[in-house]
Amino acid sequence: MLTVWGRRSSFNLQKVMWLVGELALAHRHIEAGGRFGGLDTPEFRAMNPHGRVPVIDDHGVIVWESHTILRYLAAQYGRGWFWSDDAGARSQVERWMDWSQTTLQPDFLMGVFWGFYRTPQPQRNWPAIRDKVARCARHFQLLDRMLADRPFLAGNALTLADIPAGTSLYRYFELDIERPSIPNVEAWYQRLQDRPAYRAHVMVPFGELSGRLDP
Ligand SMILES: N[C@@H](CCC(=O)N[C@@H](CS)C(=O)NCC(=O)O)C(=O)O
Repeated sequence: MLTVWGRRSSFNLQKVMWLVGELALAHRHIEAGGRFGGLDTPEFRAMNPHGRVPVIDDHGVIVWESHTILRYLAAQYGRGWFWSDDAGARSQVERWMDWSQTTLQPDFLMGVFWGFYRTPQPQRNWPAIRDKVARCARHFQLLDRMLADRPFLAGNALTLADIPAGTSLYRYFELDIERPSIPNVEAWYQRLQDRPAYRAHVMVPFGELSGRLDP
């Protein structure tokens, strides 16, 4: 059976679990990392020498790095929906995955979520936080323009393009921060909330992470 390691509060685990839910894959989930620990054991390091979650074991195939896991599960179990054999079609989707990981996620997850929400108030670096909030506003405005003529990032259906960027929406809209007017992103967020897998795996309350800089 597919086994997935990672604490439910982990942003990168949530991407994977959302896809596991969409594909309705039978699986076993093991909490790991954060207060659950377990990332430094020889057994875990043998699976992921980087010592991070998420990690999956799919019938002996060990995969780590959330986007590599998304691609693996899509190729293995989601052909025709989450995976195309056409490299050009795949590139339309994958560019948004890579954009999310290299552009949106550093500014939002590291800059805003860690810099603001996970940093105790006296330690907050406000000029840096304001800069990251403004950068995120520009990123979400870009998504807003993309979503003006389509319901999902890569077209008419949910694809892997939506998963990394869409995972940030719950936290982005829950945090007490300044946001621009982004009606198309809000409509997209509403469409994602209509999906049981999104509600179950991404809309996970994160209060336990407030003011906590340890993992
Ligand atoms: N680039 C990696 C990042 C993995 C990562 O940093 N995971 C965090 C959780 S989101 C982690 O393992 N932190 C240590 C912990 O939770 O104890 C990925 O996308 O999978």
